[in-house]
Amino acid sequence: MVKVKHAKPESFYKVYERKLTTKKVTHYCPGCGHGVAHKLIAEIIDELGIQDRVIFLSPVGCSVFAYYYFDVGNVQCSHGMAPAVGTGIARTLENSIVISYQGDGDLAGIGMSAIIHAANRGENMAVFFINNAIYGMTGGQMAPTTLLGQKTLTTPMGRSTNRDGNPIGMCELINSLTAPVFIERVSLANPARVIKARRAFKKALFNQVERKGFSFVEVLSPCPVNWKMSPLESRKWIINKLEPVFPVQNFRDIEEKPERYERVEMSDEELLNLFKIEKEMEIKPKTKKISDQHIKIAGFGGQGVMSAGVLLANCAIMEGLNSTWLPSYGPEMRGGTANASVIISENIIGSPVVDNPNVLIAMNAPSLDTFEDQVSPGGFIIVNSSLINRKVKREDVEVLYVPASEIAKDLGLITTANIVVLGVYMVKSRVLDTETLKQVIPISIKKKHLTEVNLKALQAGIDIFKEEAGAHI
Ligand SMILES: Cc1ncc(C[n+]2csc(CCOP(=O)(O)OP(=O)(O)O)c2C)c(N)n1
Ligand code: SF4
Repeated sequence: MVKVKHAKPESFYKVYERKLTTKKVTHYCPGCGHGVAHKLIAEIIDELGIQDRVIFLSPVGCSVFAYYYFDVGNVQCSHGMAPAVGTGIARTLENSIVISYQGDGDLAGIGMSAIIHAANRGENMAVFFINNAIYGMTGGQMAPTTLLGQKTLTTPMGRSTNRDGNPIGMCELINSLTAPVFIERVSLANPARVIKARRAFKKALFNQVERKGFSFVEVLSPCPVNWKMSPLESRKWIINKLEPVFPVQNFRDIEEKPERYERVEMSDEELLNLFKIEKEMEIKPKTKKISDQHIKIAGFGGQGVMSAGVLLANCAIMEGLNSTWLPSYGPEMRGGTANASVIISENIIGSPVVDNPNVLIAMNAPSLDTFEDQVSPGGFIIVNSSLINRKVKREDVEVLYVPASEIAKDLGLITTANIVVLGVYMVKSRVLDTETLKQVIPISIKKKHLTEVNLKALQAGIDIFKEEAGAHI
């Protein structure tokens, strides 16, 4: 006998914290299909025991707040870009189960290219495409899937082929690609159809457990409010109007796991060759224990803030740590502002963005003005006092004033100020060994005749920290 369990799935939060009141209900309108689709997904997550592995991508649209409901990993993506975000997650977190949940405006409108390319690459993700033939969240504008003759806010006389084109069948489009393993269109119009839909949902998610590849479920879903119907009428409208245009059927279900999605591993040697790093640099085993470094190096273009970041990241990798480097340029090549975000960690780094650095290296006054307040309490600021006349206002951070540009000028090359501050940072933080940087500099610097002066700048930074740290902190 089939046991029916009338309970809230474990994969939903017990309480929905979005509003001060109504913590037990979602924000969806009465009769909306999103709630049904959510419940199916949550139940199947429970059944497959994958709650700890799921990363749920919520879109822009009525389901934007899915992260208030699903007690799983959540990322809210910019409009239409969930398949691109999911690509990054599925490729880096190999144990993750990526769910991309998108409306028709999100997936078939603004996000059309992102979904087609993710499908074409056969990314490991289950996509739930909620087709309610209208833009729900914004009050009912025409969607790519709006039916011919359907009245919406932007087609008050009804959609017309000549003016608006025909409704787009996303399953049919995706079915023209080779890579996807599972494509099905389902309907939420009545209980029998919901039970059928559930099977397709489960298959798409089970494919992720098996890492089989891209699975796509289009869900014909009611939006009674924007269709200006009662919930019951909206169900009938799905059967009588939507289903004839968007036939409910399975388009593809490939049983065997496609071989082409096996990950290609690169040896350390191949990686070094790719980045033209010479082999005498030995990458140390990943054993080092450090506190995470979130570093912002900022200055004007031409001060070498980007290359300082690259050098730091390279040193970290050579020492068996993980590191990211994220450049941010002003519109000007030279003279404009520029900053590099570097993260160094013994753990996997989820995002290269540094919002609150615990280390700020400010090479000019605008950089200190911009980033001083963002430094986390207890953090450390190195100020290039040759170009910054003011003192740091914060009292909850450590500060070292280093006349880096003057030191570099005395050495004969003012652009080595970046290396002076790196020397200071490395001795102060003790995260990286200055000997590593001494090895990395000759390899990284393109103009080989400048190697010596850069090594001198490094030594000057090391020495200045030792000599002056006490006096200036
Ligand atoms: C870049 C950008 N463009 C436009 C919007 C406005 N906008 C918000 S939701 C939405 C469409 C949502 O419709 P759909 O994807 O069908 O989801 P539904 O609300 O019906 O579930 C649009 C155009 C936005 N938020 N961001
Ligand atoms: S507007 Fe439509 S899609 Fe959005 S919550 Fe209401 S019924 Fe659902």
